[in-house]
Formats: sequence, C-alpha cells, structure tokens
Amino acid sequence: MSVPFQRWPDELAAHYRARGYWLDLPLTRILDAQVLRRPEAPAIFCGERMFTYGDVERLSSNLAARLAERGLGAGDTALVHLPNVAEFYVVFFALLKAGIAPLNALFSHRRLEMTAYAEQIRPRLLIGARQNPLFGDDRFVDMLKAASPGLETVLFLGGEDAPTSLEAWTGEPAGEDLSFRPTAADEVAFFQLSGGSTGTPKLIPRTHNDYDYSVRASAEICGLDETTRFLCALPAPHNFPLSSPGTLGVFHAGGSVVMAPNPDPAICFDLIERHGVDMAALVPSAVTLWLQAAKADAGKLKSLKLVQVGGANFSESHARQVPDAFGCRLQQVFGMAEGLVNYTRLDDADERVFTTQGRPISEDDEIRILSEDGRPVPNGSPGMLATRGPYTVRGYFEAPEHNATVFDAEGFYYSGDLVIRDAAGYLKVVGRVKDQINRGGEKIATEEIENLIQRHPGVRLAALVAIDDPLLGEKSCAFVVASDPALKPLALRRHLAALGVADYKLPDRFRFVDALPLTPIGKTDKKALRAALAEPA
Ligand code: J2J
Repeated sequence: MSVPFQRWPDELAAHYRARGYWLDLPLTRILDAQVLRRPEAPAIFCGERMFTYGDVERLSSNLAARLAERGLGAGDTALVHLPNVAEFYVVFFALLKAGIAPLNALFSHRRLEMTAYAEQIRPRLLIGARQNPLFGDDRFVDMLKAASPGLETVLFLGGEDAPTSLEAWTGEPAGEDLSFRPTAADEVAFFQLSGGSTGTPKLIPRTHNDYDYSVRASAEICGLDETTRFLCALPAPHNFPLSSPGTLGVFHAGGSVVMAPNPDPAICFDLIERHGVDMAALVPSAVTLWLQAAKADAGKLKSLKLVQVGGANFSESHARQVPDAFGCRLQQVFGMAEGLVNYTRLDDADERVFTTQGRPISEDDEIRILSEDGRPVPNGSPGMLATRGPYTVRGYFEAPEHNATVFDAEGFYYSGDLVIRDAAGYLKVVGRVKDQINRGGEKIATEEIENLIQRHPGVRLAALVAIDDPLLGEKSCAFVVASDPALKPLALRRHLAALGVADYKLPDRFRFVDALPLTPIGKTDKKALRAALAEPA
C-alpha cells in the first residue's frame, strides 16, 4: 500500500538520480546520521527543555513502534496539529519511521480546515494538543471520527489519560520488535499545505527523495554546520522554516534548533541572547517588528549571523536596514511548498541581496517566464513563473481538475507569481496572477472565504480583495452584496467564526455594495474593487 501521487517521468527521475539529487534514502536518514555521529549533541531547545539527537531518536522510535504494533504503516496517513514544540519533530520522525504520511496542519487552523484535511487524507491517526481549544474536550474528535471512519487512534500532547497521552506513547520504551520502516524513498513521505487559490485547500504530496534533496542543497547554500543555532519562530509546519533549510536542514547539519512560539521580538530577542542563536527565518512583517525592537535591544542580537526573509513581498528599504539593525547578513528566500526555492547566496553582492529574491537551488530547476498567452518573455520583463525540477511536485493530491489548470502537459507548475528574471538568473517577485491574499506570509484563498460568506442567508454575493497594510503587507476586505439590508459586519464575522475558520482568514474589513463590478467576460472585477478601496467608504 502507498499513498497515490503524480510521479516524475522515468527519464527525469533517472536524471535526478544520476546527478546525485535523489539518494533513495528515507528522510529519517537525517536523524540517523546524527545519532551515529553525535547522539549527545543538542538537537532542540524548547522552553526549559533540551533534547539531544539521541533523545529525538529514542522518543520517535518508541512512538513508531507503538503505532506499528497497532497495525499502522505504509499507505496510512495522520493528521497532526501541534504548536511550535520539540514534540512536533519527535512526531514527524516517528511517523516517517513507521511509514505513515503526516499532514502537519498549522496550529492556527480550526475546525473547518481540519475537517477538510481529514476528508481528503482520511487519516487513521490524529495527534493534537489539549491546550488547543479544538481539543479541550472530545466533541471535535467525535465529529472527525464520524467524518473519517478510519480514524481509530487519537493521541494528545498534554493528555492526562494514559491511553491517549502522546507523552506516554513516546516515553514508554519500545519492545524488542522494532518492525517499523519508512516508505520507499520515491513514495510520499508527507503532505505539505498549499497556500491555494481554490475553495478547498489543496495538499502537496512530497516524497522522501525530492524533499531530502531540497533540504540538503539548502543547508549547503546557507552554510549550516554543527555550530548552527537556528531560531524556529514561524509556524513549524511551514515549508520555509521546515526545509529552506529550516529545522530539517539544521538536523541534517548536526546543529541545534531553538523553538519560539511566534516571531514576537519580546520573546525571540531573549531566546537569541540566551542560546547564542546565529540564524533565523522570518516573514517580512516580523522583520518590521524586529527592526522597531532592535532600536532599543540590538545588544541581544550579537550572535546573529544570518537572517533569512521570505514568504511575502519584502520592501527594498527594509532589506537595506537589516544588516545594520541586526548586525548580520540578509538572505532573501522566495519559495513555495510545491517545490521551487530561490535564495540570494551568501557571497552575493549587497545590491543583489537587497533587490532580488534570489536564484533557484538547482541547476536542474527549469524556469520559464511567460506572457499571458504562454510565450516566453525576455529577461527584464515581468511574466508568469512556471517551473519543474527535482523537488517540484507534479500534481496536488487527488485533484485532477485543479492540476489540469496549474500544471501544463510538460509538467511545469504555474505558481501564479509575476516575476522578472535578470541575466544572471536571479528573480524578483513583482506581482501575482493567482486569486490569493498574502497576509503577512499566511496565504488566504479568496474563493474559500467568498464561498463561506455566501453561505450566510443574508448574503447574495461576496468578493475578497487585498488591502495594502503597512505591517502585514496585505490585509483582506470583503465586498458583500447583501439581500438583508440590516446585515452588519459583526454578524458576518460571527457567521465565519461559527463555521470554524482560522482567524487569519477572517476579513479585516467588510464593505456592503449594491452590486459587484464585472469584467468584459463576466468575472468579478477585482481590480475595480481594489480601486474602490482607495475611495472613502
Ligand atoms: C514575494 N512572495 C513570496 C518572496 C514566497 C521558502 C520561503 C517561502 C515559502 C512560502 C516557502 C516570497 N517574495 N520572497 O515554501 O520554502 C509567495 C509567492 C509564492 C507563495 C508560496 C519556502 N516567498 N512568496 O512562502 O507555499 O506568492 O511558501 O508562490 O507558503 O508565497 O507560499 P508558501
């Protein structure tokens, strides 16, 4: 049994192997390598706790063994909902060891997202945290079980009850029979989340081979080694802090990860000082907060050597401030959970680091920049980004119709970004053609929220557009055509909250209008709506 996905064509797979990108080893080799070399070295600092590589190995093997005993293994999936704590990685490696493909939901995801994920992957295992209101009692678990009948095993971090306590399952020594094993390296290792632009969030199947290559190559580009101390302050499941080179890159290099609950400088600066953190990955909105805080507190940042910024548009003026304000180098990162990641290089000239979002990881990342009618545009002109390569997926999970719209016949993925390429192959992100809002790095698929608003009986039509925001880059505004003239924003907020949607997706503003403007082909004219935002309400 294995999780179905769209494979790379044989010739390309052979090429990726011949070039040494695909090693045919499971992702668990990242941990195995350190356990052999330096089991006593610190892998994770989490609050007052420290986990060595040996600890992560032991705890994850215990859990893997118990899950295997339960009959869980290859072909099975798990829905995981954990905050930024060390157990996130213990669980991740345990599931990989047992051949169970996890989907790591964001901790901010709520009932609606979790249900949609469960419907898609039909998990046999759920791992949550009692501290999250979703799992304060068993009501939501019972709903999930009703929706996905295969869901038999449920474990909780912070669970009091031994049979369902994650700590009990990781803490109890495994028996002699360690008969669990990862899936084959060219099979799905886990699911990554897509930012998406559609009504239901799409899932991205990542294989061991492709993901491991992106992690190894990223660790090399970023110069990680055993001395690296990386601050993980973005949500741990995000592709950026997980793999670019992120926590997995740090484990690959034998360094240490310092967990932060979020990027708040009041928390992060103390962690940096206390642990001698030398590297952090941030979204632009977090950099804005850090720049403010560094005016008073730069003394705490002495150990920082590299700050990576990515996930959303980063203004050149802020980019230029980073080196002096934080006393470190800047690296821009433009990536996507579907695959392709671009970095400015550590030895690039400052101008390039300040003004571009980097170039691809691999010589075998194929990039096309295309006009709206699909023709290549010359360097220096904006066009749509299309890409394929050794770690860019060939399709979303069980989404043939959507795949037909964002992958072409040659397997190129259309990211929906407008970019400009220069003669040296560096990319600059200048806009977007996908209908998505990038709220401080968190992606919102407008269609998802529009559909939810339209489920309110007092609403005829809704359209979600981006508003510029000085801190987050973008916020969201919902234009609503109401059938009930008395409808108020508060009622719509309550409606969305009652549907169980994550807070970051709730519209920041509502505007009631008599009708939505249309384009000549009859689609909602979002440009006109954005222009209307510039006028007083
Ligand atoms: C502008 N837009 C950017 C950037 C991503 C590393 C870094 C980021 C992500 C990520 C990632 C941007 N400037 N520097 O997975 O491994 C927008 C683009 C892109 C989308 C992908 C990684 N960096 N973006 O952000 O899957 O629109 O991945 O297509 O969350 O974020 O979002 P996501």
